[in-house]
Order: sequence, then C-alpha cells, then structure tokens
Amino acid sequence: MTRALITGITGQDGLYLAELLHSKGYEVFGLVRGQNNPKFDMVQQLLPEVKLLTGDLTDVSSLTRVLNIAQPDEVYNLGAISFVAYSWENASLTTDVTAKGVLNILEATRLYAGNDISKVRFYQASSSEMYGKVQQVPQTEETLLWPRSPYGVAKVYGHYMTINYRESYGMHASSGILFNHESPRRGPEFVTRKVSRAVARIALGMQDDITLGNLDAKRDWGFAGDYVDAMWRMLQQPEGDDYVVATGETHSIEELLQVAFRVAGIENWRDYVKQDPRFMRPAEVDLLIGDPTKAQEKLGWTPTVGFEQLVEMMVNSDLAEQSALLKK
Ligand code: NDP
Ligand code: GDR
Repeated sequence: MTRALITGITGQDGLYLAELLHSKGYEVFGLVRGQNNPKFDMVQQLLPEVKLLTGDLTDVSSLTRVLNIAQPDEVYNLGAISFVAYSWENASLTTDVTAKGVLNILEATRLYAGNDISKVRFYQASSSEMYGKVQQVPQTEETLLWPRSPYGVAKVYGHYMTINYRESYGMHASSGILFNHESPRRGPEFVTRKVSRAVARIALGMQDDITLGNLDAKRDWGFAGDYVDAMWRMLQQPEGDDYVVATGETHSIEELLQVAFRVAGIENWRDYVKQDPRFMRPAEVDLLIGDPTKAQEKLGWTPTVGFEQLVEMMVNSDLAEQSALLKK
C-alpha cells in the first residue's frame, strides 16, 4: 500500500487530494496544526480512513516526528497561509509558514529518507501568484517570476528551494505552478466563494448586496478536483519537474458576477454589487492566464470543468446550503 503524507489536509485541496489518494488505495496521513483545531473533527467525519497527526510547518521537530510515524512514499506540501490579502498584514508570519515552512518540510523529508533519497517523492504547491506583474502572456514554466505580494514572494522562495533540493540532493521533488482553482469547498474569503455565497443569499432574500474590491482583475479559474489529479500525476513521473496547471482561459471578476447571478436567475447584477477600497490590494495581479501545454503533453492532464460549469456548481451548492439554513 502506497503511503502519503499531506500537509494542509484541512484546506480545500487537502480534502480533494486525500479523497483521490484514498480512492487509489493509498494509506493517507494528514498534518493538522494547532491545539483543538475545529477542522480536525470535520476531516475525521468526512474521511474517517485518513490518519491525522498534529504538527506545524514552522516546527521542524514536529515534522520529523510526523514523517517517522507516517513513513510516506509521497509527501504533498499543501500547507500555507494562502490568502493573498492577509499576507500584507501578516507578512512575517506568511514568510515563516509559506516560505520557510517549505524549507522545514523539505529538510525533514531529506533527513527522513536518510541514505536513500529515492525512498520518497515530494510535491510543492507553487502558485500563479509568483508571476504577479506578468512578464509574458500566457504564462509558462519559463516565464520570469515577478511576485506582487508577501504571499507571492514566499511562494517564489518555496518554489526555488524545491528545485534546489531536486538539483542538490537528487530528490524527486516537483513543483506544481497551479493557477486559481475553486470548488464548493473554497474558503469564503476568496472571491469566487464570496460571490457564490452572497449570490445565493441575495436570491433567497437573506442579504441585500455584496461589497467587493477590484472588479477588473482577471483570473484563470479551474476546478480543484481536477487540479489535485495533476499533483498526483507529477509524482508518478520518472523524474521530478515543474508544471503549469491551468485551463488556458481567463475571466474578470465582472464576468464571474454576471455568470453567478445568472445561475440564480438574476440578470441586473450591477444593482446588487458595491465596491469598497477596503477590499483593494496594495499591488494587484491584473491578468493571469496559464499555458498548460507541458502538463497536457507529459502528464496527460486536461481540465474537465469549464468556467461556467464551475460557477454553476458553486452557486448551486451555496443555494442548497443557505436554503437548509433558512429552514432551520
Ligand atoms: P487553504 O487555505 O484552503 O488551506 C491551507 C492549509 O494550510 C490549511 O489546511 C491550513 O490549516 C494549513 N496551514 C496553515 N498554516 C499552517 C501551518 N503553520 N502549519 C501547517 N499547516 C498550516 O488552501 P488551498 O487548499 O486552496 O491551497 C493548498 C495549497 O496550494 C496552498 O499552499 C496554496 O497556497 C496553494 N495554492 C492554491 C491555489 C488555489 O487556487 N487554491 C493555487 C495555487 C497554489 P488550517 O485549516 O488549520 O488553517
Ligand atoms: P487570489 O484569490 O488572490 O488570486 O489567490 P482571491 O480569490 O482572493 O482574489 C482573486 C481576485 O479577486 C479580486 N477581488 C477580491 N478578492 C477577494 N478575496 N475579496 C474581494 O472582495 C475581492 N474583490 C475583488 C482580488 O483583488 C484578486 O484580483 C488565490 C489563493 O488561493 C492563493 O493561495 C493562490 O496561490 C492563488 O489563488 C493562485
């Protein structure tokens, strides 16, 4: 039985990845941080077969302990402070977790492997935020990185450190440069879920409007369930490498609003949308569009869910969730 350790198992991607690996017959271990983390029970209920271990990416000794217990063949490092807006206000903490945390888990993994570095394969959750002020459209594995937030800078550090462990120690280490991916499990702080939830509540008469920041930014949005499959495929290759995972399509926040309101039967969406500088960022990433050719050719990966289908899935899920709340 192949054994996998997932950091960030309580997050959106961690849950989908744990489900995928379990369906493939893996024994799955997950790292959960903090004392009495309320998400511990949530994961346990959803995935009772997953073994949860406590530890923190900022604490190398906890990572060493967890690796020794889990004895993984594959390590997926998904843990991070992942909300870009938050990273300006908590830049040092973001650096400790999202940047230095990668070094901690890489080093703990190297020491766990001992004299046989081929014993373990490593995945790092890199991000399209590393492209920031984009230097090329669409973005590929070769595009110059120009991060625009403390989060983006931290991810660049983790990305190059992963490459460095591959080149220095021969570790099978891969970095997935994943563009935005969403789902009904997306945290409500991110724009797609903020919109899908608010649209559902507006349609049900539970809320009057939604307040957002920049409506012009463009993102290449895919479905999280598709993207965790790409992570797994990377670790099944003979060598570690870097891959862009994206749909190759980009849409603005305005388009997101238009489609989301339409799913809920509302055409005059502008009447329900307000803007507030509070949600604007000190530096914006204006246009992200990925070129997933390498992932398609080498991993045989293609996205299965398009933009409109994704928004529909999220709005319908929130309509069901909010209707259930109304009935309580
Ligand atoms: P989430 O924010 O949903 O999940 C982040 C996870 O990291 C949570 O499980 C969180 O735990 C955990 N975590 C936070 N701090 C620590 C810490 N100090 N030690 C251990 N674990 C910690 O992110 P996603 O699932 O959306 O993303 C997964 C990864 O992929 C992240 O690294 C993200 O930066 C990256 N990424 C995401 C993209 C996306 O569009 N979703 C695109 C590109 C990259 P807790 O629940 O306790 O807070
Ligand atoms: P992003 O996702 O920063 O791309 O990072 P987010 O959904 O937070 O923002 C996307 C775009 O929407 C604009 N926006 C708003 N965003 C939020 N959250 N709230 C608002 O009210 C709002 N109004 C407009 C933002 O300015 C931005 O342009 C996500 C995270 O998952 C990262 O961890 C990951 O690395 C990247 O995607 C790829």
